[in-house]
Amino acid sequence: MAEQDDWILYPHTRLDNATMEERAQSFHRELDGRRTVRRFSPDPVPQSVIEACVAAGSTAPSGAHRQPWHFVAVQDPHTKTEIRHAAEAEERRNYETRFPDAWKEALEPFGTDADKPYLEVAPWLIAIFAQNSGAEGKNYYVTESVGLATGMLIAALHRAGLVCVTHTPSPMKFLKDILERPSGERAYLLLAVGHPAPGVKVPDIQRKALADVLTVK
Ligand code: IYR
Repeated sequence: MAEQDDWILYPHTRLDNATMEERAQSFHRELDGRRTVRRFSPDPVPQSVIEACVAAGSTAPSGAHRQPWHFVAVQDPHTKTEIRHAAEAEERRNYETRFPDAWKEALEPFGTDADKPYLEVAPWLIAIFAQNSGAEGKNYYVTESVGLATGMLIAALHRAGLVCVTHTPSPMKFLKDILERPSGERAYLLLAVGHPAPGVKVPDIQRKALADVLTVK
């Protein structure tokens, strides 16, 4: 590891242990309040909020800092309708013939089916594209990088007081066609974003205990 002449100082403020603890706990509490929501209010959300959340997602680390992602934020009702119809056509095939029974059973607690009204009702859809190659040639760790950016975007949306549902209508090629994305990109994930429908309910899921997800050696 060689620091180079033109590098800049990292502006770091070291926190004492108590402050670290408090900030770590409070961030966990905040993220723990996030839930996937599938029923939205049609109330508008300012474009500037969506832009700030995408900018937050785009701060994610990425392979060789290629930032191999592109976000398309869709509010145009006709485009949302087009996306809904194409997604529902794929999902109908998924639920009717492509998903094995075990998969459908696993989904039962979440009440999902091929109907996706949220793709029209939510004020914003954010389609996330992964760039396998770009201006500088082949990108690296593309799936990992785009996953990190997506996770940070979801955290930013939650922080902004919004809700979202991660939707992966498979196959997702229609998104690239509808949104006219260039070759070298593939649709990675679709987020519906907005305010929840009044009184919306979510399944009573529990998160895994820390001991089940963390080993300390
Ligand atoms: N994409 C489908 C099915 C689906 C699959 C999983 I795994 C989920 O966690 C949720 C849904 C749909 O959106 O209905």
